[in-house]
Amino acid sequence: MNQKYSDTIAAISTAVSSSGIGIVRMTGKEAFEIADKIYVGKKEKHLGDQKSHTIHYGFIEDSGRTIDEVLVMLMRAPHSYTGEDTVEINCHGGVYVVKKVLEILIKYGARPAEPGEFTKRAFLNGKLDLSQAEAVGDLISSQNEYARQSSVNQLKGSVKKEINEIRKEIIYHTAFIETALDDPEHINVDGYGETLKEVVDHLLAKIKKLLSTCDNGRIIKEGISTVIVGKPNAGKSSLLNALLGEERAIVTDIAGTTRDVLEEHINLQGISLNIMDTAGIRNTEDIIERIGVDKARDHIEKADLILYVIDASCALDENDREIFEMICNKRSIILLNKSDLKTIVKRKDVIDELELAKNKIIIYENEFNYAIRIAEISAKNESGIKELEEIVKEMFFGGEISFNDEIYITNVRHKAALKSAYESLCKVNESIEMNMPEDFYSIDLMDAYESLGNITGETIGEDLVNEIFSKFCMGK
Ligand SMILES: Nc1nc2c(ncn2[C@@H]2O[C@H](COP(=O)(O)OP(=O)(O)OP(=O)(O)O)[C@@H](O)[C@H]2O)c(=O)[nH]1
Ligand SMILES: [Mg+2]
Repeated sequence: MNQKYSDTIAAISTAVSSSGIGIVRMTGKEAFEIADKIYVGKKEKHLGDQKSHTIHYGFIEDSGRTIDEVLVMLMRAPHSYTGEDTVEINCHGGVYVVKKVLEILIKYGARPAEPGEFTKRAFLNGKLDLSQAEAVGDLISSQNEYARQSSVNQLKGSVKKEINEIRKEIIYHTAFIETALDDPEHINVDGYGETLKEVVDHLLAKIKKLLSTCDNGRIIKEGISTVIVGKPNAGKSSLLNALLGEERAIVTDIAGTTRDVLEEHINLQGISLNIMDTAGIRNTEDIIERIGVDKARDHIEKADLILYVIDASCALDENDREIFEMICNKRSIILLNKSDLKTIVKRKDVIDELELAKNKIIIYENEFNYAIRIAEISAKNESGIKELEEIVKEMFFGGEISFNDEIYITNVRHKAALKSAYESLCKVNESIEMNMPEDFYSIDLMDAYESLGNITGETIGEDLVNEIFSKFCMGK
């Protein structure tokens, strides 16, 4: 038995809205006892006497009044989600009914659960590590196929396993150094620095690989922040509508139709795009339009992806040149729109403009990692849209995300912990290179060990644990 808590908690675990079934869940030492006070089976049946993982038909009654016809599922500690005795009552899914059943459980001794308290108990009872517990929250809030898949992998322990392996190596070498320092007569650490450096290099490479997935990890979880930009009348709003498959934005042939930023969420072949339609960029005296143009510029700065729409039936001008300068160091797709008309802007013109723009702005090292892609579309006829979707997928995930052998770090907390561990291990290498005494190595090794322990939850404070679980939904 692994029951650390004295109280028994209960909550509605399904959405509180009218539905076929609603589940009220209760976990803790007195779960069976409380359930027996309100459950009436067909025969004289005590839930407390029943086997684990069994389901029982009956009624919930209070003071001789029948409240609902139910199925009650029993799971005994430690073989339950929380690791404690757990009862799940499947009621009819009316809002009033499930609330009433919860109310009765509380009347007979349960305490209302806090958000995420079931998962918090699972974590504190050792059923899940913190990365797995966080994956439960991510899985519930996942909005696309990739987010779902990466959360499931994390829930199954992909992150936990990798982090534990790294920590195991660190602790092995720290322990060796400490033992050697305690017993210098028998254990010789001469030349140990070289061996340790090899190990640290290997661990640094592993952490670097994990860190390199963070960008895509964030995108998987939150969606690609995408901004549609271009001159007035280029067809930006028409493109948004084509991608959404509905007439969301106003489209007219009046230049300057879109004033404010319009944000929509689309699911594109399993990837989420948070897509913004912006005001056409041009020099304008109109105050409202001017504010819209400034907002568009701000969004370009922050975006993961720019869709730059060009009306290919009109010649490029100064306004386009300005946009080329804004986007030439960003992950962008340049769309030659209105391909159904006679077009005069060709791919070659775009490439020349890009070269010009790149030469004009100050180039920082590594800034031009992103290849800019060009595609012909007709937003009006919706041609070229499928190809555009393929390009987006290719640009971000090389066409396909392989989940079999790659772990994606989708959690900013994990990213910070990995960064801090990386820095500590770099310090170990510095100490080795400077021939510092061995106890210097173990201080930084232990720092790295602790940082990584934040991910699995082994070295994390109670306040942070509470904060993490408070973000969960009720009943989970
Ligand atoms: N022939 C043709 N017309 C298009 C195409 N895309 C958009 N248009 C037309 O171009 C005009 C402007 O389209 P919008 O989508 O409103 O352009 P916009 O870039 O959002 O314009 P602003 O909001 O003013 O910046 C409308 O009359 C559209 O019907 C296209 O692919 N082919
Ligand atoms: Mg518009």
